[in-house]
Amino acid sequence: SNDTNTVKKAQQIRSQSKSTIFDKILAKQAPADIIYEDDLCMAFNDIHPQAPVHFLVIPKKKIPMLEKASKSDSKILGKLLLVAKELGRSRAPNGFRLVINNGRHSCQSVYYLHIHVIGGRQLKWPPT
Ligand code: D5M
Repeated sequence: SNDTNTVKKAQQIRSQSKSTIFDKILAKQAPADIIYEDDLCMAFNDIHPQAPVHFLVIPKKKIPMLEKASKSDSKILGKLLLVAKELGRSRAPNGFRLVINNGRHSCQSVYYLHIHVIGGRQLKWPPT
């Protein structure tokens, strides 16, 4: 119905405008151990590392979660992967894993798109 659409739209706008800790890190209004930054993205160490190497790569353009990305985000999505692999390769030369949590069942906790890069030890598979 029209009402349902209006409510959905409002929720969408609210969730997209909700400031997360990563918005604050990007704005340099919250501290972070920043390891890389360019015009399109930033990478910083995770505060709850799951391995000796554990950092996050985020776009400067806000996307709350992967499922909200669209065709117009293709360039930035590609860029995130390239930055993740360059930093991953130099920090975890024996291999590393990329993880993107999307939504409740994945345990996404920060609704600002980020790629986890994890390595520096033997990882297990499956990740459960
Ligand atoms: O993972 C969100 C990740 O973000 C989680 O591994 C902790 C990390 N995190 C949360 N706050 C910070 C700050 N302030 N600095 C660095 N890292 C942080 P998710 O994929 O959403 O479950």
